[in-house]
Amino acid sequence: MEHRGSPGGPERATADFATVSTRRDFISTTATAGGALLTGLAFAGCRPPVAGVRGDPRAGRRQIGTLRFEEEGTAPTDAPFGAELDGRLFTDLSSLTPETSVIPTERFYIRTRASRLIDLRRPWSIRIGTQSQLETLSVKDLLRRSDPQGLHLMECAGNTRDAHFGMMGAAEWAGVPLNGILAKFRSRNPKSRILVSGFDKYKSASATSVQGCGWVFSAEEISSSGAFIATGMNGRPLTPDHGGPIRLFVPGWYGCACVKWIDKILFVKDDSDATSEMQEYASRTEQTGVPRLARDYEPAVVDPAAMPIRVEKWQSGSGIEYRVSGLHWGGVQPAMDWEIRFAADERYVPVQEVRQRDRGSWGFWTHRWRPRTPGRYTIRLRVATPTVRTRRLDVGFYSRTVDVIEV
Ligand SMILES: Nc1nc2c(c(=O)[nH]1)N[C@H]1C(S)=C(S)[C@@H](COP(=O)(O)O)O[C@H]1N2
Ligand SMILES: [Mo]
Repeated sequence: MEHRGSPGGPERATADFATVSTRRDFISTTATAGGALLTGLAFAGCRPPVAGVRGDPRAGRRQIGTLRFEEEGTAPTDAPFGAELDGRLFTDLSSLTPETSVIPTERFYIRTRASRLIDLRRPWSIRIGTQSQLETLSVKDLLRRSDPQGLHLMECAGNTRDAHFGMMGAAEWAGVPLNGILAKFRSRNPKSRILVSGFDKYKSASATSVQGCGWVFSAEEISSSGAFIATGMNGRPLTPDHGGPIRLFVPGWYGCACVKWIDKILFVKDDSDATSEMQEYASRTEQTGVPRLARDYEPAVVDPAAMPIRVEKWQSGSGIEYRVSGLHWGGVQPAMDWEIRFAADERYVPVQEVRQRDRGSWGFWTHRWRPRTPGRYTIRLRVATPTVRTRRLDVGFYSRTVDVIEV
Protein backbone atom coordinates (compact mmCIF):
# COMPACT_ATOMS: atom_id res chain seq x y z
CA MET A 1 0.00 0.00 0.00
CA GLU A 2 1.15 3.52 -0.74
CA HIS A 3 1.90 5.88 2.11
CA ARG A 4 -1.22 7.97 2.72
CA GLY A 5 -0.52 10.34 5.58
CA SER A 6 2.04 13.06 6.14
CA PRO A 7 5.58 11.82 6.31
CA GLY A 8 6.40 10.85 9.87
CA GLY A 9 3.26 11.93 11.63
CA PRO A 10 -0.50 11.96 11.87
CA GLU A 11 -2.42 14.08 9.39
CA ARG A 12 -3.90 16.96 11.27
CA ALA A 13 -6.27 18.16 8.60
CA THR A 14 -7.65 14.66 8.23
CA ALA A 15 -8.15 14.32 11.93
CA ASP A 16 -9.75 17.76 12.13
CA PHE A 17 -12.18 16.84 9.48
CA ALA A 18 -13.27 13.58 11.05
CA THR A 19 -13.57 14.93 14.56
CA VAL A 20 -15.77 17.95 13.93
CA SER A 21 -19.15 16.38 14.56
CA THR A 22 -21.35 19.12 13.09
CA ARG A 23 -19.21 18.84 10.01
CA ARG A 24 -19.61 15.12 9.77
CA ASP A 25 -23.38 15.46 10.09
CA PHE A 26 -23.44 17.91 7.25
CA ILE A 27 -21.35 15.65 5.06
CA SER A 28 -23.38 12.53 5.66
CA THR A 29 -26.54 14.48 4.79
CA THR A 30 -25.10 15.62 1.50
CA ALA A 31 -23.76 12.16 0.86
CA THR A 32 -27.23 10.71 1.39
CA ALA A 33 -28.87 13.30 -0.81
CA GLY A 34 -26.49 12.43 -3.58
CA GLY A 35 -26.38 8.78 -2.58
CA ALA A 36 -28.25 7.25 -5.49
CA LEU A 37 -26.27 9.37 -7.89
CA LEU A 38 -22.98 8.43 -6.24
CA THR A 39 -23.79 4.72 -6.38
CA GLY A 40 -24.66 5.00 -10.04
CA LEU A 41 -21.41 6.78 -10.73
CA ALA A 42 -19.39 4.27 -8.78
CA PHE A 43 -20.94 1.56 -10.91
CA ALA A 44 -20.14 3.38 -14.13
CA GLY A 45 -16.74 4.37 -12.75
CA CYS A 46 -17.08 7.62 -14.57
CA ARG A 47 -18.71 11.01 -14.48
CA PRO A 48 -20.01 12.93 -17.48
CA PRO A 49 -17.72 15.67 -18.85
CA VAL A 50 -17.57 18.75 -16.66
CA ALA A 51 -18.97 21.21 -19.19
CA GLY A 52 -20.77 19.76 -22.20
CA VAL A 53 -19.11 17.86 -25.00
CA ARG A 54 -15.52 18.69 -25.84
CA GLY A 55 -13.48 17.66 -28.82
CA ASP A 56 -14.32 17.24 -32.47
CA PRO A 57 -17.23 14.78 -32.96
CA ARG A 58 -16.81 14.66 -36.76
CA ALA A 59 -13.23 13.45 -36.40
CA GLY A 60 -14.51 10.83 -33.97
CA ARG A 61 -12.83 12.57 -31.01
CA ARG A 62 -14.85 13.64 -28.03
CA GLN A 63 -14.61 13.60 -24.29
CA ILE A 64 -17.03 11.07 -22.86
CA GLY A 65 -16.31 11.32 -19.17
CA THR A 66 -14.03 12.08 -16.25
CA LEU A 67 -12.71 9.43 -13.88
CA ARG A 68 -13.22 9.92 -10.18
CA PHE A 69 -10.25 9.67 -7.81
CA GLU A 70 -10.85 6.76 -5.47
CA GLU A 71 -10.26 6.57 -1.70
CA GLU A 72 -10.46 10.33 -1.15
CA GLY A 73 -13.52 10.78 1.04
CA THR A 74 -16.44 13.14 0.52
CA ALA A 75 -15.20 16.47 1.80
CA PRO A 76 -17.17 19.43 0.40
CA THR A 77 -15.18 21.81 -1.78
CA ASP A 78 -15.25 25.47 -2.80
CA ALA A 79 -17.31 26.69 0.18
CA PRO A 80 -16.19 27.49 3.70
CA PHE A 81 -17.48 25.36 6.55
CA GLY A 82 -17.01 25.27 10.29
CA ALA A 83 -15.71 28.12 12.44
CA GLU A 84 -12.51 29.48 13.87
CA LEU A 85 -9.69 26.91 14.33
CA ASP A 86 -11.85 24.13 12.88
CA GLY A 87 -13.11 26.22 9.95
CA ARG A 88 -11.92 25.19 6.50
CA LEU A 89 -12.33 25.73 2.80
CA PHE A 90 -11.00 23.07 0.45
CA THR A 91 -10.47 24.26 -3.13
CA ASP A 92 -11.63 22.05 -5.99
CA LEU A 93 -8.55 21.93 -8.22
CA SER A 94 -10.04 19.47 -10.72
CA SER A 95 -11.24 22.02 -13.26
CA LEU A 96 -8.04 24.09 -13.40
CA THR A 97 -6.66 24.80 -16.86
CA PRO A 98 -3.42 26.49 -17.93
CA GLU A 99 -5.46 29.65 -18.50
CA THR A 100 -6.77 29.80 -14.92
CA SER A 101 -3.71 29.71 -12.72
CA VAL A 102 -5.10 32.17 -10.15
CA ILE A 103 -7.65 30.90 -7.64
CA PRO A 104 -10.40 33.51 -6.98
CA THR A 105 -10.29 34.64 -3.36
CA GLU A 106 -13.74 33.22 -2.51
CA ARG A 107 -12.53 29.73 -3.52
CA PHE A 108 -8.99 30.01 -2.13
CA TYR A 109 -8.40 27.41 0.58
CA ILE A 110 -8.81 28.42 4.21
CA ARG A 111 -7.11 26.80 7.14
CA THR A 112 -8.55 28.44 10.28
CA ARG A 113 -11.35 30.97 9.85
CA ALA A 114 -11.33 34.39 11.50
CA SER A 115 -11.81 34.30 15.24
CA ARG A 116 -15.11 35.40 16.74
CA LEU A 117 -13.05 37.36 19.25
CA ILE A 118 -11.17 39.46 16.72
CA ASP A 119 -12.33 43.06 16.36
CA LEU A 120 -11.51 44.18 12.86
CA ARG A 121 -13.40 47.45 13.13
CA ARG A 122 -10.73 48.87 15.38
CA PRO A 123 -7.68 50.21 13.52
CA TRP A 124 -5.17 47.33 13.44
CA SER A 125 -1.49 47.72 14.21
CA ILE A 126 1.62 45.67 14.87
CA ARG A 127 3.82 45.98 17.94
CA ILE A 128 7.35 45.69 16.67
CA GLY A 129 10.80 45.72 18.32
CA THR A 130 12.40 44.13 21.35
CA GLN A 131 10.47 43.06 24.43
CA SER A 132 11.69 46.18 26.30
CA GLN A 133 11.23 48.60 23.45
CA LEU A 134 8.19 48.19 21.24
CA GLU A 135 7.04 50.55 18.53
CA THR A 136 3.73 50.65 16.71
CA LEU A 137 3.37 50.01 13.00
CA SER A 138 -0.11 50.84 11.74
CA VAL A 139 -1.97 49.11 8.93
CA LYS A 140 -2.63 52.54 7.49
CA ASP A 141 1.12 53.02 7.16
CA LEU A 142 1.57 49.56 5.60
CA LEU A 143 -1.21 50.14 3.10
CA ARG A 144 0.47 53.34 1.98
CA ARG A 145 3.76 51.48 1.37
CA SER A 146 2.12 48.46 -0.26
CA ASP A 147 3.18 47.24 -3.74
CA PRO A 148 2.26 44.29 -5.96
CA GLN A 149 4.29 41.22 -4.88
CA GLY A 150 3.35 38.92 -7.75
CA LEU A 151 1.80 35.49 -8.23
CA HIS A 152 2.62 33.06 -5.42
CA LEU A 153 1.42 29.64 -4.43
CA MET A 154 0.66 28.67 -0.86
CA GLU A 155 0.16 25.11 0.34
CA CYS A 156 -0.87 23.92 3.79
CA ALA A 157 1.67 21.51 5.22
CA GLY A 158 -1.39 19.50 6.25
CA ASN A 159 -2.70 19.33 2.68
CA THR A 160 -4.48 16.01 2.50
CA ARG A 161 -5.99 13.34 0.29
CA ASP A 162 -9.28 13.60 2.19
CA ALA A 163 -9.52 17.20 0.93
CA HIS A 164 -8.56 16.05 -2.59
CA PHE A 165 -5.31 17.95 -1.91
CA GLY A 166 -7.34 21.16 -2.14
CA MET A 167 -5.42 23.00 0.60
CA MET A 168 -3.31 24.78 -1.96
CA GLY A 169 -3.75 27.77 -4.25
CA ALA A 170 -2.06 30.55 -6.16
CA ALA A 171 -3.03 34.20 -5.96
CA GLU A 172 -1.73 37.68 -6.82
CA TRP A 173 -0.45 39.22 -3.62
CA ALA A 174 0.26 42.80 -2.55
CA GLY A 175 2.20 43.98 0.47
CA VAL A 176 5.42 45.32 1.96
CA PRO A 177 8.71 43.34 2.09
CA LEU A 178 9.47 42.44 5.70
CA ASN A 179 13.21 42.82 5.21
CA GLY A 180 12.83 46.55 4.61
CA ILE A 181 10.59 46.98 7.65
CA LEU A 182 13.14 45.20 9.87
CA ALA A 183 16.19 47.09 8.58
CA LYS A 184 16.19 49.88 11.11
CA PHE A 185 15.76 47.43 14.01
CA ARG A 186 18.30 44.92 12.84
CA SER A 187 21.31 47.19 13.15
CA ARG A 188 20.59 47.30 16.88
CA ASN A 189 20.14 43.53 17.15
CA PRO A 190 22.48 41.88 14.64
CA LYS A 191 22.28 38.33 16.01
CA SER A 192 18.65 38.04 16.95
CA ARG A 193 15.91 36.00 15.37
CA ILE A 194 12.53 37.35 14.41
CA LEU A 195 9.30 36.06 15.94
CA VAL A 196 6.23 36.93 13.91
CA SER A 197 2.98 36.23 15.74
CA GLY A 198 -0.67 36.68 14.96
CA PHE A 199 -3.93 36.99 16.77
CA ASP A 200 -4.92 33.44 17.64
CA LYS A 201 -7.49 33.35 20.44
CA TYR A 202 -10.82 31.73 19.72
CA LYS A 203 -14.22 31.53 21.35
CA SER A 204 -14.64 27.81 20.85
CA ALA A 205 -12.10 25.17 21.74
CA SER A 206 -10.74 23.27 18.78
CA ALA A 207 -11.03 19.53 18.49
CA THR A 208 -7.41 19.19 17.43
CA SER A 209 -5.56 22.49 16.97
CA VAL A 210 -3.51 24.33 19.56
CA GLN A 211 -4.22 28.06 19.98
CA GLY A 212 -1.34 30.44 19.33
CA CYS A 213 0.20 31.20 15.97
CA GLY A 214 3.76 32.35 15.46
CA TRP A 215 6.94 31.46 13.63
CA VAL A 216 10.58 32.29 14.38
CA PHE A 217 12.79 33.13 11.39
CA SER A 218 16.44 33.97 10.97
CA ALA A 219 17.13 37.31 9.29
CA GLU A 220 18.61 35.37 6.38
CA GLU A 221 15.42 33.32 5.90
CA ILE A 222 13.38 36.50 5.73
CA SER A 223 15.60 38.19 3.17
CA SER A 224 16.29 35.17 0.94
CA SER A 225 12.64 34.04 0.80
CA GLY A 226 11.40 37.54 0.02
CA ALA A 227 8.86 37.37 2.87
CA PHE A 228 6.37 40.21 2.87
CA ILE A 229 3.54 41.50 5.00
CA ALA A 230 0.56 40.95 2.73
CA THR A 231 -2.13 43.60 2.64
CA GLY A 232 -4.00 42.42 -0.44
CA MET A 233 -4.92 39.39 -2.49
CA ASN A 234 -6.14 39.29 -6.10
CA GLY A 235 -6.47 43.07 -6.25
CA ARG A 236 -8.59 43.46 -3.11
CA PRO A 237 -7.85 43.97 0.58
CA LEU A 238 -7.30 40.68 2.46
CA THR A 239 -10.54 39.10 3.64
CA PRO A 240 -10.90 38.30 7.37
CA ASP A 241 -10.64 34.53 6.74
CA HIS A 242 -7.37 35.01 4.83
CA GLY A 243 -5.80 37.01 7.64
CA GLY A 244 -7.11 40.51 6.95
CA PRO A 245 -6.11 43.19 7.44
CA ILE A 246 -2.52 41.88 7.37
CA ARG A 247 -0.76 38.53 7.22
CA LEU A 248 2.72 37.23 6.57
CA PHE A 249 3.52 35.61 3.25
CA VAL A 250 6.72 33.60 2.86
CA PRO A 251 7.22 32.61 -0.80
CA GLY A 252 8.20 28.96 -1.17
CA TRP A 253 7.33 28.03 2.42
CA TYR A 254 4.37 26.07 3.71
CA GLY A 255 1.31 28.07 4.77
CA CYS A 256 1.87 27.42 8.47
CA ALA A 257 4.65 30.04 8.41
CA CYS A 258 2.30 32.58 6.81
CA VAL A 259 0.93 33.99 10.06
CA LYS A 260 -2.50 35.60 9.71
CA TRP A 261 -3.75 38.65 11.66
CA ILE A 262 -0.16 39.68 12.54
CA ASP A 263 -0.09 41.67 15.77
CA LYS A 264 3.52 41.39 16.93
CA ILE A 265 7.03 41.21 15.44
CA LEU A 266 9.62 40.63 18.10
CA PHE A 267 13.41 40.42 18.01
CA VAL A 268 14.30 37.42 20.14
CA LYS A 269 17.52 35.74 21.26
CA ASP A 270 19.35 33.42 18.90
CA ASP A 271 18.69 30.50 21.26
CA SER A 272 14.99 31.15 21.81
CA ASP A 273 12.44 28.35 21.88
CA ALA A 274 10.42 27.26 18.89
CA THR A 275 6.76 28.31 19.03
CA SER A 276 4.04 25.79 19.79
CA GLU A 277 2.96 26.04 16.17
CA MET A 278 6.43 25.20 14.88
CA GLN A 279 6.41 22.15 17.12
CA GLU A 280 2.89 21.21 16.11
CA TYR A 281 3.94 21.29 12.45
CA ALA A 282 7.40 19.76 12.90
CA SER A 283 6.69 16.46 11.17
CA ARG A 284 4.67 18.04 8.37
CA THR A 285 7.51 20.47 7.63
CA GLU A 286 9.93 17.53 7.52
CA GLN A 287 11.86 18.28 10.71
CA THR A 288 13.85 15.56 12.43
CA GLY A 289 11.86 15.00 15.58
CA VAL A 290 10.47 18.07 17.34
CA PRO A 291 13.41 20.41 18.00
CA ARG A 292 13.05 22.61 21.08
CA LEU A 293 15.03 25.60 19.78
CA ALA A 294 13.86 27.66 16.83
CA ARG A 295 17.34 27.71 15.32
CA ASP A 296 17.29 23.91 14.95
CA TYR A 297 14.38 24.04 12.49
CA GLU A 298 15.00 23.53 8.79
CA PRO A 299 13.28 26.16 6.60
CA ALA A 300 9.69 24.95 6.07
CA VAL A 301 10.04 24.95 2.29
CA VAL A 302 7.93 23.08 -0.26
CA ASP A 303 9.97 20.61 -2.35
CA PRO A 304 9.14 20.09 -6.04
CA ALA A 305 5.89 18.15 -6.24
CA ALA A 306 3.33 17.12 -8.85
CA MET A 307 -0.02 15.36 -8.92
CA PRO A 308 -2.84 14.61 -11.34
CA ILE A 309 -5.96 16.75 -10.92
CA ARG A 310 -8.14 15.31 -13.70
CA VAL A 311 -8.37 12.12 -15.75
CA GLU A 312 -10.55 12.60 -18.81
CA LYS A 313 -11.95 9.70 -20.81
CA TRP A 314 -11.94 10.29 -24.56
CA GLN A 315 -13.35 8.52 -27.58
CA SER A 316 -10.69 8.84 -30.23
CA GLY A 317 -10.55 7.61 -33.83
CA SER A 318 -8.81 4.43 -32.71
CA GLY A 319 -10.67 3.69 -29.47
CA ILE A 320 -10.76 4.83 -25.87
CA GLU A 321 -7.95 6.91 -24.44
CA TYR A 322 -7.43 8.81 -21.22
CA ARG A 323 -5.99 12.30 -20.87
CA VAL A 324 -4.37 12.98 -17.54
CA SER A 325 -3.84 16.61 -16.46
CA GLY A 326 -2.08 17.84 -13.39
CA LEU A 327 -0.07 20.44 -11.57
CA HIS A 328 3.58 20.79 -10.67
CA TRP A 329 4.87 23.21 -8.05
CA GLY A 330 7.44 23.72 -5.29
CA GLY A 331 11.21 23.96 -5.25
CA VAL A 332 13.41 27.01 -5.63
CA GLN A 333 14.12 26.01 -9.22
CA PRO A 334 11.03 24.65 -11.02
CA ALA A 335 11.63 21.02 -12.02
CA MET A 336 10.69 20.34 -15.65
CA ASP A 337 11.84 16.74 -16.16
CA TRP A 338 8.69 15.08 -14.82
CA GLU A 339 8.05 11.37 -15.18
CA ILE A 340 4.83 9.47 -14.58
CA ARG A 341 3.79 5.91 -13.89
CA PHE A 342 0.38 4.31 -13.53
CA ALA A 343 1.15 1.24 -11.46
CA ALA A 344 3.88 0.10 -9.09
CA ASP A 345 5.01 -2.56 -11.57
CA GLU A 346 5.16 -0.15 -14.53
CA ARG A 347 8.15 1.92 -15.57
CA TYR A 348 8.19 5.69 -15.23
CA VAL A 349 7.91 7.45 -18.60
CA PRO A 350 8.47 11.16 -19.37
CA VAL A 351 5.33 13.31 -19.02
CA GLN A 352 4.39 14.28 -22.58
CA GLU A 353 3.67 17.96 -22.09
CA VAL A 354 4.98 20.01 -19.18
CA ARG A 355 4.26 23.72 -19.23
CA GLN A 356 6.72 26.23 -17.86
CA ARG A 357 5.72 27.97 -14.67
CA ASP A 358 6.59 31.07 -12.72
CA ARG A 359 9.11 30.39 -10.01
CA GLY A 360 6.74 30.84 -7.10
CA SER A 361 3.61 29.44 -8.68
CA TRP A 362 2.33 26.24 -10.25
CA GLY A 363 2.41 24.87 -13.77
CA PHE A 364 0.30 22.50 -15.79
CA TRP A 365 1.11 19.17 -17.41
CA THR A 366 -0.82 16.71 -19.58
CA HIS A 367 -0.27 13.11 -20.61
CA ARG A 368 -2.19 10.72 -22.87
CA TRP A 369 -2.69 7.28 -21.45
CA ARG A 370 -3.88 3.97 -22.85
CA PRO A 371 -4.15 1.47 -20.01
CA ARG A 372 -3.64 -2.14 -21.17
CA THR A 373 -6.43 -3.66 -19.10
CA PRO A 374 -9.33 -2.47 -16.97
CA GLY A 375 -8.51 -2.21 -13.30
CA ARG A 376 -7.34 0.03 -10.49
CA TYR A 377 -4.39 2.30 -11.25
CA THR A 378 -2.37 4.52 -8.94
CA ILE A 379 -0.81 7.51 -10.69
CA ARG A 380 2.46 8.77 -9.34
CA LEU A 381 5.05 11.29 -10.56
CA ARG A 382 8.72 11.87 -9.94
CA VAL A 383 11.52 14.16 -11.04
CA ALA A 384 13.94 12.36 -13.36
CA THR A 385 17.04 13.99 -11.86
CA PRO A 386 17.76 11.89 -8.77
CA THR A 387 19.65 14.65 -6.92
CA VAL A 388 16.56 16.88 -6.68
CA ARG A 389 15.09 16.64 -3.17
CA THR A 390 11.43 15.57 -3.34
CA ARG A 391 10.63 14.38 0.16
CA ARG A 392 6.86 14.10 -0.25
CA LEU A 393 6.92 12.48 -3.69
CA ASP A 394 9.41 9.93 -2.38
CA VAL A 395 6.77 8.56 -0.01
CA GLY A 396 3.91 8.66 -2.55
CA PHE A 397 2.22 11.56 -0.76
CA TYR A 398 0.46 12.90 -3.87
CA SER A 399 -0.28 9.63 -5.66
CA ARG A 400 -3.92 9.30 -6.78
CA THR A 401 -5.99 6.28 -7.70
CA VAL A 402 -8.57 5.72 -10.47
CA ASP A 403 -10.65 2.76 -11.59
CA VAL A 404 -10.57 2.10 -15.32
CA ILE A 405 -13.63 0.18 -16.56
CA GLU A 406 -13.12 0.42 -20.31
CA VAL A 407 -9.94 0.34 -22.40
N1 LIG B 1 -3.17 33.42 13.22
C1 LIG B 1 -3.14 32.30 12.45
N2 LIG B 1 -2.43 32.31 11.30
C2 LIG B 1 -2.37 31.21 10.52
C3 LIG B 1 -3.02 30.01 10.90
C4 LIG B 1 -3.76 30.02 12.11
O1 LIG B 1 -4.36 29.00 12.51
N3 LIG B 1 -3.79 31.17 12.86
N4 LIG B 1 -2.92 28.90 10.10
C5 LIG B 1 -1.74 28.83 9.24
C6 LIG B 1 -1.80 27.73 8.29
S1 LIG B 1 -1.55 26.18 8.92
C7 LIG B 1 -1.96 27.94 6.94
S2 LIG B 1 -1.84 26.66 5.85
C8 LIG B 1 -2.24 29.29 6.40
C9 LIG B 1 -3.51 29.24 5.57
O2 LIG B 1 -3.86 30.50 5.08
P1 LIG B 1 -5.27 30.67 4.37
O3 LIG B 1 -6.32 30.20 5.33
O4 LIG B 1 -5.41 32.10 3.98
O5 LIG B 1 -5.26 29.78 3.15
O6 LIG B 1 -2.39 30.25 7.41
C10 LIG B 1 -1.48 30.14 8.50
N5 LIG B 1 -1.65 31.27 9.36
MO1 LIG C 1 -1.30 24.78 7.18
